[in-house]
Amino acid sequence: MKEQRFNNILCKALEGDPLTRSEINNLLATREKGKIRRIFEVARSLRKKYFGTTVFLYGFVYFSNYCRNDCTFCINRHSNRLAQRYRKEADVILKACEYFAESGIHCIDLTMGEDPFFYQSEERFLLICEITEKVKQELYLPIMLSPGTLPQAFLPYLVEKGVDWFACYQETYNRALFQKIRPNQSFQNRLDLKYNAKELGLLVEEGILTGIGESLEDVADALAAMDKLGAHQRRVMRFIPQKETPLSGKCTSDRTTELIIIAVLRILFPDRLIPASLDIDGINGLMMRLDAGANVITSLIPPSMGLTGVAQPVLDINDGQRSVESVIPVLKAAGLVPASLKEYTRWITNEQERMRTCDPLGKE
Ligand code: SAM
Ligand code: MD0
Ligand code: SF4
Repeated sequence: MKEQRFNNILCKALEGDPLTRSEINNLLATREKGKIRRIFEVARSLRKKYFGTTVFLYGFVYFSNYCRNDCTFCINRHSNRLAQRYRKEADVILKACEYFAESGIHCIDLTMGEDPFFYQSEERFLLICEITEKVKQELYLPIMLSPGTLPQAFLPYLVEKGVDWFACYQETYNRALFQKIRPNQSFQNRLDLKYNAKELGLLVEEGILTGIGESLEDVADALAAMDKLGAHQRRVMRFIPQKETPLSGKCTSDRTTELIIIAVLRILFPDRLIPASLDIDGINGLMMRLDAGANVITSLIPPSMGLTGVAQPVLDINDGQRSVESVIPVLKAAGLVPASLKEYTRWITNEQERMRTCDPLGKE
């Protein structure tokens, strides 16, 4: 790409002028090191403009990894006999949440596979809602629930029980590719859930995978779709191949692509929350994701409680490296600090208020 055109795109980004599709594609296709560095600089300065030096921290509690689905990329797919399954009792979940509350986390992400035990009936699903309610009442921490594609009729329970966030990632907006990686699942139902969740006043997180055979146009389509949805938190994760799964050895994912997408997310959506997940490269991958403009650290996991990650089920967990204590020096080296809980709750309260007062399906 010509130097002048590239400079123009970055200037527009800094000014907050909307980029055209071809400009977005140009940024996504950048592979020259010097240019990538400049994209990251712009992403960081936009993060600074909207969030100052503060970063939000999310604790991750994967409380059941049983699943009825057979996603080709996931270690916990139903047919994977090697997966080490567990379903944690309420007291273990609460203990993990207490650990997070004490360590200064801003939000707890309670995540599950589509566990037939909880999906069997409304009563069973309500067991999860009771836990979220208890966490809210006792720890006053915001809660994200990542339950998979629960029946649409259950969404109001989340609101009733004080859940703040509904996280459910489309992975790709290429329907043919979706069908390959999430076989026997409905693209439309997964998407509708997010629109409906938003309509009910829940904050929504959307996400895509990179390294699963997507094209650059697919990525650009997904960024546009995330914006149309008006997702409050928008993520990309590099696919990590899992042993004995259909995609093991088949897909190649590279770090640079994920980092560029993080930076482009920041450039296109400067005031949205964009995660740096510890679930891809562990603590060693944190600095590069912060450098690319992320402002939320996700997948902090308490050590020695038998809780796992997803893409990296064990990496950096039991030696305590996915902890607030371990991320603080990295934040410091990046010139960043953890936000206060007040700053985080102010952010989410503003967004919730905006949803109440504006057209819930529109962006503004
Ligand atoms: N079961 C629920 C669902 O699928 O929506 C919630 C949890 S699911 C395990 C969370 C996300 O982890 C997936 O949507 C996918 O984006 C990501 N993920 C799963 N396996 C991965 C892998 N091998 N590499 C990278 N990301 C992965
Ligand atoms: C993460 N391991 O934040 C978690 C997970 C689910 N809402 C999040 C993919 O990376
Ligand atoms: Fe199940 Fe979620 Fe894994 Fe798919 S990504 S197999 S729905 S846990």
